[in-house]
Amino acid sequence: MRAASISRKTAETDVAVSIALDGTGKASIDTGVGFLDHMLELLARHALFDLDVKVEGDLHVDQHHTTEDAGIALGQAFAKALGDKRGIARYADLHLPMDETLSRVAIDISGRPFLVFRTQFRVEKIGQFDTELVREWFQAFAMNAGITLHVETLYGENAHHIAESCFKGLARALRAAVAVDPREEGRVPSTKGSL
Ligand SMILES: [Mn+2]
Repeated sequence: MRAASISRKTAETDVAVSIALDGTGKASIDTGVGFLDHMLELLARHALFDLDVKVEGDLHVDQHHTTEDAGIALGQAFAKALGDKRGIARYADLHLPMDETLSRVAIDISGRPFLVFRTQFRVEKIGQFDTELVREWFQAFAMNAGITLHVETLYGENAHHIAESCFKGLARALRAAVAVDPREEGRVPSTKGSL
């Protein structure tokens, strides 16, 4: 079972994450930020990860530290659960539509963290959530998961749909990229022999 837990405590946040990559999409999420909870629940569901995320963050400041640190801890837990990456598909990409919005997500579970994030929002808020924090979460996740992640929203109007298309696109790409390909016969999918 590819699973891991991470606890991460700073002066700003106290985060606990447990992840099982070969799960069923069962999520228990409580970050104190409703929109972020919604995004992480659908990430778990569409990646088929079992995911527990608890954050006690400094929400009296704003939602920045809570969102960023949730991304850091989830990225660390993902990398730990994946281990030496034996047998995985490694690459995945897809287009994820949500009503009028279309986002493209491409990933390489490379061990070389990189984010390209070409998604813009026309509004500053989705409910109480600052739309600029979507990028912050993706940056934190990609750097700590050790993945090369490209996200581009090709078109879209509604900010909720745009954010959701990015998270669902990531979820579906992760699901495909961590899938074990039996033809790999447990090898690390790199000519270098490690990722
Ligand atoms: Mn929604």
